[in-house]
Amino acid sequence: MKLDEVTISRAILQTHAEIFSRYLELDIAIVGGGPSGLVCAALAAEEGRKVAVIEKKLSVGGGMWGGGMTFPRIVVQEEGRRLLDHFGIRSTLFQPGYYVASSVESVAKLTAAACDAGAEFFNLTSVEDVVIKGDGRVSGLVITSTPVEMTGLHVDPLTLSAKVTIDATGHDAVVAHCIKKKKGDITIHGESFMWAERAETNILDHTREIFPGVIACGMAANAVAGEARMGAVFGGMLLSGEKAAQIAQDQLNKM
Ligand code: 48F
Repeated sequence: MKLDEVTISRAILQTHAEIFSRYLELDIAIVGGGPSGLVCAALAAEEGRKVAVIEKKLSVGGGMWGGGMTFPRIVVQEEGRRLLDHFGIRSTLFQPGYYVASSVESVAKLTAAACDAGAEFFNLTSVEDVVIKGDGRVSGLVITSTPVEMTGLHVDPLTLSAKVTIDATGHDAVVAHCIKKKKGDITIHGESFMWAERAETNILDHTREIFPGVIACGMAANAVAGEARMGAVFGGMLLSGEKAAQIAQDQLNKM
């Protein structure tokens, strides 16, 4: 078959422009494609919601790829194991309650599950601000191209709308900080010292609506709440993503 370079370019441009345009109006915008955001995306899309993951880096997966200190293995405790099973992530029992999985397989399978369920991905896209109008609720996101952000070029951003926004940006809690920076009534306590059991136990309480229209999940939830960090144990991330999807679903059902 003959290949035409311009047709290749046109195929990419036209297809992505159509998808991008369609996904400018979302049920759920998930900011950050780490483990909690990926779980949230997969489960919300499985429920038939129009979901997009906005990820500033080239690849999704966040802090999961590197496992613990570059050893590509993660630990998931008993409570999170059913989510490993749900996504077909293989694990071995290290000792009672401690399951070990490949960090690469975990990212790959969570991402595949989100894709298969119909979630859309916008990588190399950074959230730099939120939309708040008269009702005081976050109703959209201001997005820019990550290379533009990195180079500091003066280029205006674009905007998308979302009925619910998930802050899944990890330790940085970017959406929460965007709101705080612009006079939003929100307190960010900042993450505390390592204490795995405490952090993993409390993360589900901290996974909640932190501002009208915004749910924090994963490490962002602990950072906002002033909770401890937990290192390379990921059950809490998976469960937090699941809870965020449930809260978003409840909110959407009431709209
Ligand atoms: O940090 P990250 O993996 O978040 P998480 O889902 O999981 C935390 C764990 O990886 C680990 C841990 C577990 O023990 O503590 O750290 O809470 O993923 C956050 C993602 O958000 C992206 C970032 O590139 C990463 O992939 N992100 C950060 N800022 C922005 C963003 C932004 N402004 N716009 C879009 N994406």
